[in-house]
Amino acid sequence: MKNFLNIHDVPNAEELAEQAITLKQNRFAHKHLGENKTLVLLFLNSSLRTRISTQKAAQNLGMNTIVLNLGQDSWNMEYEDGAIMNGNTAEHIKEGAAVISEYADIIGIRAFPTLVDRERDYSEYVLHKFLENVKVPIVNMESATVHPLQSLTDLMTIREHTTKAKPKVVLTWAPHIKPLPQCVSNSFAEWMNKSDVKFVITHPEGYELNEAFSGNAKIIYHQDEAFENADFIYAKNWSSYSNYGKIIGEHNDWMITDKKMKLTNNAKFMHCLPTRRNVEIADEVLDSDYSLVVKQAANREFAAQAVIKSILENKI
Ligand code: AN0
Ligand code: CP
Repeated sequence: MKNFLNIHDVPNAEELAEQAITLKQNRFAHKHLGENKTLVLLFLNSSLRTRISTQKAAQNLGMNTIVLNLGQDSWNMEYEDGAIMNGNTAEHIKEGAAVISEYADIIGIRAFPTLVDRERDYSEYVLHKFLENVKVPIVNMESATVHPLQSLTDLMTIREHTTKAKPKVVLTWAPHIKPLPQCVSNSFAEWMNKSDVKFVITHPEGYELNEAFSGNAKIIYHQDEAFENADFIYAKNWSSYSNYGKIIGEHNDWMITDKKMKLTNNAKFMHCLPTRRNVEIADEVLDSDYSLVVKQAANREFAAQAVIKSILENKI
């Protein structure tokens, strides 16, 4: 693999998830692969899991890691070609990316959407500016439209916990107090559409995802109906795509509760985290035996490791 920007860089998603599960048996089996190589992680937004698990993954492979909160620890970056830089930005992506490439063998980037300018976000403006200006492979740590490291983890976790060849997996919208990106849900839909599962999406009307990501997934507007016979419930909030970046209406009754989980086929519960307790998900669900959220987060290390290993093996 050259870059890991989205699912289209992955020749076989199920196979990569299997490789991640194998790495979990012995995370240090390839501890010399990344020797004397450096992974630089650039964060334009907050992170707990991605920040730690991606470093851990690289260190398991023998790499050195450097983390930078771009614009906080470093200079504010300018992305526009031809910009007259007499405002708040102090360094242009052209020099910035070129310089980071001198120190890094792989660069990880987190750059959330604006949730204001849909065209800019869905063109993956910032990610592509980096791609144009770096000289080394890039790992997407959540960009404007997708979060593929999370989705690889989710596929891996479903494969580990399924008792069926073709489980029913339901992606459900859940309430939140702030407008959130569509990334996790876009990605999850893309990866599920390529996997051997029965995939259903449920959300209030007006929260339809961009069809480039939701594809042919079955959409049910009634949450209770969607939960019937589900083997996995994957909850996530996202803001509207059509009324871009907005929270539309009151949907507090979409919070995931134990009563709703009882409508399923003893489903396992999944969420990428972080989540707001008793807004998005009830305590009783997060504290239940059927919740996989911490195991899921633990798997982020191995998913990242499978990705970095594949890039290193591509003889960079
Ligand atoms: C982010 C999101 O919804 O994309 C990151 C999730 C991994 N979540 C929040 O901002 C709460
Ligand atoms: N799931 C996830 O990406 O978490 P962080 O935002 O904490 O990295």
